[in-house]
Amino acid sequence: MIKEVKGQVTAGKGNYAIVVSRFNEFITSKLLAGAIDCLQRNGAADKQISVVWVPGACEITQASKKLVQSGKYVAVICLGAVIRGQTAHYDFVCQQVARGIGQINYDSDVPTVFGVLTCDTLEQAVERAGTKMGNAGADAALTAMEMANVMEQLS
Ligand code: INI
Repeated sequence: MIKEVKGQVTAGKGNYAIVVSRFNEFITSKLLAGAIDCLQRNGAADKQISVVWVPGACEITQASKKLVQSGKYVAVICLGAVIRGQTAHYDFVCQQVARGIGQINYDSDVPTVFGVLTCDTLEQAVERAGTKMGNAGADAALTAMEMANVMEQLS
């Protein structure tokens, strides 16, 4: 018989932390609303959801690491928006946050989900924050629930 592990997309009883950056808040607030709505629609009560605001994408990793280490959360959802047009150091910001979140996942058993938009234009970001291309915050929440369930089954 084949043993198969497949995560269910349901909030379960665990707590979820959302780390969201204030930079480009016009976009990130929409990602946050999408993530919270998705968690709630899949059974999460308000008391299971914590939100931590940080200044920019570069600060997401540090707060996420602390939340992971607290042992209080079954998943951490990282939300931000890096938009190329606004900065010469776009690539450094993207690299820093992507590498940081990747490192947390490598070092711990708590799924830490990359819900950071990296876009060339503001229009692309708007498209991914609840319009044409869906809501990346909601997508990140779905991934968080599924991975929390997978990790529970694996432990
Ligand atoms: N932070 C973002 O979240 N998005 C951006 O587009 C961005 N740009 O364009 O610079 C950005 N920069 C700030 C950075 O994340 C840090 O907060 C800052 O460098 C202080 O460490």
